Amino acid sequence: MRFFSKTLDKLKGALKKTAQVLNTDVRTLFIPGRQINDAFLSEMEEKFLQADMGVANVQRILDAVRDRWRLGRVRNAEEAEKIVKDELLAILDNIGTSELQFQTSGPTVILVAGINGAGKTTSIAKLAWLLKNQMNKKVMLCASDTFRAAAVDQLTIWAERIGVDIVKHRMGADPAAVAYDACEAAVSRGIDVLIVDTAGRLHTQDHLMRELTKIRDVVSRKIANAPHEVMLVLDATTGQNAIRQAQMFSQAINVTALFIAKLDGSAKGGFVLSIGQQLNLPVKFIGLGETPQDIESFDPTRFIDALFQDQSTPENSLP
Ligand SMILES: Nc1nc2c(ncn2[C@@H]2O[C@H](COP(=O)(O)OP(=O)(O)OP(=O)(O)O)[C@@H](O)[C@H]2O)c(=O)[nH]1
Ligand SMILES: [Mg+2]
Repeated sequence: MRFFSKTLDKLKGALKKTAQVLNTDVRTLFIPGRQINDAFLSEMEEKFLQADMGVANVQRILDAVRDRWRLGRVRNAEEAEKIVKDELLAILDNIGTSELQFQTSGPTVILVAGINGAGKTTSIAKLAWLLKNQMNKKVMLCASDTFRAAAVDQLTIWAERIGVDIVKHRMGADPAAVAYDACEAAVSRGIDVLIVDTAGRLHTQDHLMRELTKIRDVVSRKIANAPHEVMLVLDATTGQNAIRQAQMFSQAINVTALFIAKLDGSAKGGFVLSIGQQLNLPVKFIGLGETPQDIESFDPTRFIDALFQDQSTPENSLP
């Protein structure tokens, strides 16, 4: 019972945090008692577009509300909010599970990639923290960013702070060789999850994209069916440029999941909903700050609730 209430408190806290950092003003739309009319619909369209929900999504949601309103089935903002949430959930349901898939035997390998400064290394620290402390997994990090000065040190500091293993070579070493060693170490030490950090690169830099493919190939030769997850880290403030990035990374390494970093301080919470749908890739985690604890497993229902949650609502009234 005590465990249960603690878990519930934690969920409430995380949801509150998501609600606080999603500064979108969509929540001001659904004021109780407000009637649906043309002005309401066009305000809804404008706010959803501003929140980066994507043109096609906004159109679909708008049509769903407008059609029912014209038929006289809905009249007020609260009824509209329910339709909007159902539509958003239906969109996300199509994309696939937002949970990590763990191997039943041997290490699960997560290869992490993205453009420079997207938030890869910080997101890896968050993942390591979550896997170790909340999922009870034995985690190892692999420092395959041997390119940027201090990248190995940055990952080493996180590994020490979180208390997980790390495999590293010196700066300038072949990143695929580091991955090779990390795979061997992960198997021999009975690691549950190996997370491979890679150097930031522009999706237009062919030779660097080929280097990623090489890391991927080495990992797949060392561990059956690895990498089991190829996670692209996207900066939430990137907007629609993220589409092109994701397509190019997918060509090189067959991306399977998204980690949306830097959602705090972004007024673009809808990005999380539109990006997955446009890329047909599940968002698995969101980053909400700079510490390892600032991570949330992406839960579509909770996220959509948070998106529409009035920030002034007291925490104990959250679901
Ligand atoms: N506010 C906020 N800052 C973040 C988040 N994730 C990462 N950052 C910050 O973004 C900056 C870049 O983060 P890194 O994790 O080093 O990014 P990276 O993709 O590994 O960068 P390179 O390896 O140089 O390509 C750092 O200052 C991080 O603290 C987040 O969710 N929220
Ligand atoms: Mg990095």
